[in-house]
Amino acid sequence: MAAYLALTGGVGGAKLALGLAQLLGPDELAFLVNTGDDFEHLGLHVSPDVDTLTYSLADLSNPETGWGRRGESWNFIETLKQLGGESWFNLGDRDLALHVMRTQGLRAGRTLTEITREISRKVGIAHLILPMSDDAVRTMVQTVHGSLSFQHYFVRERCEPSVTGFEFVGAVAARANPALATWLARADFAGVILCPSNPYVSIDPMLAIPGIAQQLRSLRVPIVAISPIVAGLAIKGPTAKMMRELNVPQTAVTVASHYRDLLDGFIVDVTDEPLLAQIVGSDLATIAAPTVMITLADKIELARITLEFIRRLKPH
Ligand code: FO1
Repeated sequence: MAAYLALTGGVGGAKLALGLAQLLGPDELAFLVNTGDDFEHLGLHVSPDVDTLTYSLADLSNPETGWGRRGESWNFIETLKQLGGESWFNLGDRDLALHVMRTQGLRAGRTLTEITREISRKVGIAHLILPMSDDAVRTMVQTVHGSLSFQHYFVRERCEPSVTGFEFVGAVAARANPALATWLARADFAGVILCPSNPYVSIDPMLAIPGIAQQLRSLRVPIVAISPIVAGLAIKGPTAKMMRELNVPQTAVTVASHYRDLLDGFIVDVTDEPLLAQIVGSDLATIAAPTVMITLADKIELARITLEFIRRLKPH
């Protein structure tokens, strides 16, 4: 057997995660998930990237948004709005139940990892979902209007303020999820996949935790990433807009150089094949593949290509 770890953040990452989970069993694949987007809201602990992955793997996700649940009702948030409560962040009725469970668990002294395991099992997921840390790490988006917590930037301000940088508050002191070391220490551990998530706000918060960065860098197996930028655009979310505001080219080349020395392999979309020549780094293997995932078959196909690619790479 060969085992892999996939790092994932929001909706784009969860698509490939689902494809990988169709090809690899729970003994062969675990997920490390960004929790920099987490926040306390209405007295509840919200963990959007963990939930996006959970709902995707359980086939419960809302296909229109990519986050939240399919067939959701909104009585709670509509009533809250009517009463003049804080209603900018849409928590559906069914989603609310999960949030109450999680928050109760945390208040009772259990870890986010334990609660995530319990909830994921209840919805039929056998794969291990590891929040990046059980300690609080909070992504702050620095903008021309000041520093905003991630969900305030992303949902309340609709990603409108121009971005100048990012801060991952608590990352330096945070411990990596303890189960990560166990997974990586497996004798059959064979590779790491950085899903096509936003590099700045989905993957970087994980790499900002020293324990995670060190463990990944000391691995003797290949690490590959899939570009979330296709033909200068982000499939979903603000990655391309952030690049423009940070004054870097909105291309897959920028993503490759962002991850620089971490990677052994990089996958761009077929439309970006001409860019491959610009991706420098003698040790970096590159391929072009169809990375736009709309159907389940697209997700499985990109997962298959990614695994085939990683299996023939030499570790760094
Ligand atoms: N995204 C939105 O654009 N608007 C929302 O009202 C919203 C609510 C929400 C509730 C629960 C949840 O798990 C995710 C939710 N998201 C919403 C998505 C979330 O902001 C993003 O998926 C991530 O944080 C970015 O990766």
